[in-house]
Amino acid sequence: MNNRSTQPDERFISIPKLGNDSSAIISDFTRYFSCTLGRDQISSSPQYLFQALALTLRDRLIERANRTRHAYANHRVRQVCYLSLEYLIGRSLEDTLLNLGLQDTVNQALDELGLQLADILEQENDAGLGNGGLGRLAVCLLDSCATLQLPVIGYGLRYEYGMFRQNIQEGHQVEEPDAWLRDGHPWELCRHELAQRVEFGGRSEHYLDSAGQKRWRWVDTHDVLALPYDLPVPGYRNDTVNTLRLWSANATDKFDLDEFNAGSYPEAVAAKTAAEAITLVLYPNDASENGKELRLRQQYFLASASLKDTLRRWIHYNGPVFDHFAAQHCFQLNDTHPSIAVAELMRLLMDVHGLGWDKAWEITTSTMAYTNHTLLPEALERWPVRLFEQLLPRHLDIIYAINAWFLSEVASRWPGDQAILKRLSLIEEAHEPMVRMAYLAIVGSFSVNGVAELHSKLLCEGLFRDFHALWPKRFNNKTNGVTPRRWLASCNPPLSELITDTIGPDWVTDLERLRGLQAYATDRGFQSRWAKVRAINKHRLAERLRQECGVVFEPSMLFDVQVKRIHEYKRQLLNVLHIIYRYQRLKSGDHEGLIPRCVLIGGKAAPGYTMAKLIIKLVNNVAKVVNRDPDLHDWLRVAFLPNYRVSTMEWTCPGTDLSEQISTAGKEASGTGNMKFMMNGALTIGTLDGANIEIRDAVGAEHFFLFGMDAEQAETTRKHYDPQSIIAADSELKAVIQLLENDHFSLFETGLFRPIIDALRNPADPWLTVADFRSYIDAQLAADARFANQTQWLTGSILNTAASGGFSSDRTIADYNRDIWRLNPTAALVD
Ligand code: 26Q
Repeated sequence: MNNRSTQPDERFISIPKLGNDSSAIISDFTRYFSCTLGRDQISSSPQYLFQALALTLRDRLIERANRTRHAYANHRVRQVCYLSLEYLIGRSLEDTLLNLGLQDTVNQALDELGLQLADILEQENDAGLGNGGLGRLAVCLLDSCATLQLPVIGYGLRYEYGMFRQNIQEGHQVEEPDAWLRDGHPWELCRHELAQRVEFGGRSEHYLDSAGQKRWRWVDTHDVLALPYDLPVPGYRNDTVNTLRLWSANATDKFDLDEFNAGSYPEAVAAKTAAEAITLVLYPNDASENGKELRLRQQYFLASASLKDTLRRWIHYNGPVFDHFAAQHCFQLNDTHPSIAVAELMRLLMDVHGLGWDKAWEITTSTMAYTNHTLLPEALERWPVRLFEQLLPRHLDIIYAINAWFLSEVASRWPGDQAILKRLSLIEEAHEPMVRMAYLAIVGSFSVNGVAELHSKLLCEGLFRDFHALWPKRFNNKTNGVTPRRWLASCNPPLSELITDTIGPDWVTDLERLRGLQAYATDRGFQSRWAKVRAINKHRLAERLRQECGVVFEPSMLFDVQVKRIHEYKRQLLNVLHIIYRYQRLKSGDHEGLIPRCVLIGGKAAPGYTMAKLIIKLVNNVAKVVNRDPDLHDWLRVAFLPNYRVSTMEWTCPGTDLSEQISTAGKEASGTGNMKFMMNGALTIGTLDGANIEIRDAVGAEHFFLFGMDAEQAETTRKHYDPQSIIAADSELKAVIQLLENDHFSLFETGLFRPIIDALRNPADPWLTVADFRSYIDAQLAADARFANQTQWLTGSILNTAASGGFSSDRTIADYNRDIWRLNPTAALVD
């Protein structure tokens, strides 16, 4: 008998572990550099050093990832699939070193080779596969899942072009494509054998199966191949490495051949290009991009490939029996973007695996869970029914059937109420009928959560009021968090060291321990160490800014920072009004109550968002006028930081004194930048919006500069808002607006900022910028007064870090797991 097989046996996974000492690292690193990458002294470049080091570490990650997968499989664990169109990863090298506990070893190894780790770290491109908060949250949550040893797999798309690169030319934003894969991506591993076929188009038809049952099938489809690329997601020093699986679109062989055999080679190639366009580019969060067919293709591609992958794995271990499938799975939908998964799971269970409607619906509604990230009604996703007919005809059938069932539930709860049927229908009956994706997500899920207490409350009272009345227990809150590994331990080494020196090292995985710093908040010795750390970080930030925008920040001045996407609701404009207010007072020689400040603003505007782009131009113009005025040199400096991204936040938040979180109350779902700043010892100036409220509660009102209307007051104000009379009654505000109107910041661009002035003066301004001006100025002056007393400021800074434990994504994940996921922590197999 021939007992040779092409199947590897256990010996493959119990090979000796790779060495983690400096000589093993040196040997792998040099082999990757000279053999795998084929470089030498002459053809070297720092980029290849980075790649060789990444490959060296990737081996160690893959080894642990295999052991983690085996542990999950052996224990037949319940697992969560996190579905997200965005993962804003940033860089991975430094975090990997931290999580594997290899920082010192690798430093030593590189030292022996005469190399500097810092230089190599700078070689890594950001993986910018996300727009902002929602995409970055996904990555922080996965980090915490791995650290808590929870069986969670992330599913996403491997966009060839990530978030565009922002160039500033003459103060204007200019977008450039982000070819982040150009130098290769050493962290990923393509798993060709797990490719999935995803169908599009065609039509749905019914037939009778062998048992005489009426069934549906989807025919004449155009298929695209989904190739999975796995990225390792290491936990913090616990041998767990989870997986982030990103799908890349490829043409199927058949797709090419059909055209090819018809004798039309160019058409065959064009078809290939069309198929591969699906994962070509990340959509910027842009209202002008709403309704684009390619975006719906992306969403379905992700949902279908990920569900098929999950069903494949289930069938591999359990056979095609789905009785226990729901007990073993949960799909967490990161906003409505992947919510077509509700209809796709129904289709796969019924049409492909032969289940009846009731069983399929039971499984779907006990596995899907939906996280909402917005309160802006205009941001709720809707797709034209017409587009569904063309692209996903079978899914439209299923959505109609779900809607019929759902509306009968609504009718029995509110008999005779026609208005509510219309209001709650999954189909918006307008001139162009639309599918309401948020409603599909709510109806198809057992859990619906918001991302901060206020946000979740407002969802129940506003946007989703009727659904809340129907199914109150379905709604819950999960306040966002950020990973303390990246956002404190790795981005702020001097502060981390001081904290560990003071309270021990356990805070890294148990952030509530930072409370232990409270006892030192007024301790003179500790304060002076804290001050030294802050000075180091402010110097680092100043040096970076000098390089990146040519503006010199003076570390003894107050560093006032607002970095986030540019959006009217986030009110960068209010920030600018404050800068102009200061400018004007300082120019008139009035320094009373002011302290020297450096203001930093950074962020990208969606390419089609004209007003946001004009705000960027205004910031740049104001910066120019301020920075070249010698009268202001010692008092005010302003910089716009181009191409804000994950890796720039890593040196920005540790050097920030004052964190600007100034959105119109009721509009920012949570915010997560606010948490990063707080953790790193910044004080916040902010409104009662999103997680700011919880931040203020945690640190105490005294150490938070509150201003502005709350959400309820904003709602009432809108009914009788009269910005003209507010401006008329406030001489300083009037003077600020006049500088804008007189083109003081647009001398050779007359009238450029007219749209901004008009928006501010408009009684219909939804962001109520002028209404909060005076109270914002008062809060800024309170911040000045506090900063003038460095002892008091330091106390506040220490207390902010000390109170930030609740904003660890470990806490967020513990909450998800307790209330929604109910997973058992499972350690990786180590033998
Ligand atoms: C929609 C249609 C077409 C193309 C793109 C989009 C799109 C893409 C991204 C719509 C929205 C987004 C991202 C939203 C987002 O980042 N929301 C933020 O989520 C954070 C995490 O929960 C919160 O902290 C922020 O308050 C919220 O604004």
